[in-house]
Amino acid sequence: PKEKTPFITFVLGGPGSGKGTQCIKIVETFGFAHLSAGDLLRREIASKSADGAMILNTIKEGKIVPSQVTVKLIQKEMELSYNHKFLIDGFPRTEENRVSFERIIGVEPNVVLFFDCPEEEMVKRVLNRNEGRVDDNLETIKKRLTVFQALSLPVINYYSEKGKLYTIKAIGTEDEIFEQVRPIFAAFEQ
Ligand code: UP5
Ligand code: MG
Repeated sequence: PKEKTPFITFVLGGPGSGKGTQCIKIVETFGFAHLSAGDLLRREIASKSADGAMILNTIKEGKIVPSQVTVKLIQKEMELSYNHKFLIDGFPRTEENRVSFERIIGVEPNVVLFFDCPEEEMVKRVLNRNEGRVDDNLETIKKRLTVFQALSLPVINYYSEKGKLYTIKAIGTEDEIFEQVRPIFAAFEQ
């Protein structure tokens, strides 16, 4: 179903920075397809696929699932979609993820959003979430924050240098944060 060239947005930020929440608003307002890498991985666990047990253990440890596994899941969703505008939420989380996506999918993102949120606020939000996620406990959150600092910030810096990064101050109400996001996509609609 591919006619138009894809328009790809990577949505990055630490655990609980509000990526998923803002993606819902972007979908409503600008008509993107929302692909959450974490949701795709959790779906693999629930479907008891061959990689499920490995993915579950990796997520419990707050570590990063091998790139090939995640990129294949994203690729499948992109191919199945009739949309050409994609929000890829929570990916790439490492330089290796990034390179793997570029190699396998063969495209670079048009826009990279970074939801910049203080750690104490992220911890508070994740602990308040109560959706039964195996990684929403203080011990795993600390590991997720450490991995974010060590492995994901370099990806953010890479896109900053490429001039593709839009940093959002991810504090305040959901609506206040979306008012920083809206003009970024509105500019591309022109
Ligand atoms: N909330 C949202 N906005 C708020 C606001 N402005 N004020 C107050 N509260 C706000 O929000 C988190 C919570 O905060 C919610 O309860 C929300 O209502 C509230 P959410 O929008 O869910 O934040 P988000 O950034 O999406 O947080 P999430 O926990 O999903 O981020 P992670 O990046 O940690 O999780 P993800 O699902 O992307 O990944 C989970 C794990 O999967 C990773 O740790 C890793 O082990 C694995 N993974 C990979 O290995 N590879 C990948 O490519 C992706 C994931
Ligand atoms: Mg999320």
